[in-house]
Amino acid sequence: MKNLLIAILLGSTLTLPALAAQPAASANASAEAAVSWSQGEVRKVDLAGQKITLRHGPIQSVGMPPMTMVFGVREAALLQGISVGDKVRFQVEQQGSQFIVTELQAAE
Ligand SMILES: [Cu+2]
Repeated sequence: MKNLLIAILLGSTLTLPALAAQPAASANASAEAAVSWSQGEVRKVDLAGQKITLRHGPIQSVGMPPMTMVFGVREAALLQGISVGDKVRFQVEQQGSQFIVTELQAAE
């Protein structure tokens, strides 16, 4: 009887974290770049066109491998203080065939 209780307790402590981790992981995968940051290096800043060229690492939220490409930027203010050569971290949202940077910060 005592052993059974211990087994149930052990079972619940082992399964609870696993259950708790799963919804969070699948939510990340399906959300539009909600919480996943990607790393990049600035190649070009186009303030007037509200665009930025980044050499970026993998972008999990949209399933993109590392490459250099142009992104639209959600708002021009995100480009303030960003210069060519800066290391940045950023979030991306896919809008149709476009990839839009929704958050952009200098990285260290
Ligand atoms: Cu890309």
